[in-house]
Amino acid sequence: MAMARPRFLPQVEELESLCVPAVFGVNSLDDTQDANLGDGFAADVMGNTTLRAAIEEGNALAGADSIIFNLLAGPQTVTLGKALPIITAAGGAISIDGTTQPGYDPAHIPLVMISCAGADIGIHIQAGGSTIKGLGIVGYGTAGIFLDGGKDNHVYNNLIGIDRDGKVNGESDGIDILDSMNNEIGSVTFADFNVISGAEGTGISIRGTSSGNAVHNNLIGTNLIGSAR
Ligand SMILES: [Ca+2]
Repeated sequence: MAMARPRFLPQVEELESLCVPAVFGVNSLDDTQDANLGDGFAADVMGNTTLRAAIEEGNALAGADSIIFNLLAGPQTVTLGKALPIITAAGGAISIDGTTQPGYDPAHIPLVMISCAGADIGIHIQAGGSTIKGLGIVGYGTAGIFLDGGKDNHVYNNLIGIDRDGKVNGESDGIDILDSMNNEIGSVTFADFNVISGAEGTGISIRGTSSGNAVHNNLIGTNLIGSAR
């Protein structure tokens, strides 16, 4: 008679607290929600990672999280049906890096566009320490990026209020900084510039108790390459 195989009893180690930065790879252009907040996965009911689900899950986890893009190579547009969730202080910093999209080119023209026709604000950050890089943010009402309190955010290599084909596409302020300190918009490295155009309000608005904000090397109110206004 064959001996019964001993049962394999896996040892499940207790997970460390949620301080390890999570990395979420957006692979869907849908605008669907995270199906199970706080489980460590950014996934909608179909199991796809949308930008909205990634921000929701990042908010649900304490500590810093990163969002990268793994869409079909080339230019892609996420069309919002409503505003994205605010990146909250409780959920910690979130880095959203459009330069990770396959095919991102060294000319620094973003491939991942966020069309905010259903949203007044493109990306709204309260967390501080967040980075918004290599994205196109268009079609918003009041602000492309709203730094709302917090500090030490970094905004690089974005197209704000202007499409990849150079058509202006945004209202009011490109970047609105309110009661927020020590943010960096562009950097001392020229290649980090943002293009901020199409704003009927202000390209970059710095308001309230904001202090120590650094604005370097951006193209404001110009075409994509800064050769014309
Ligand atoms: Ca989840």
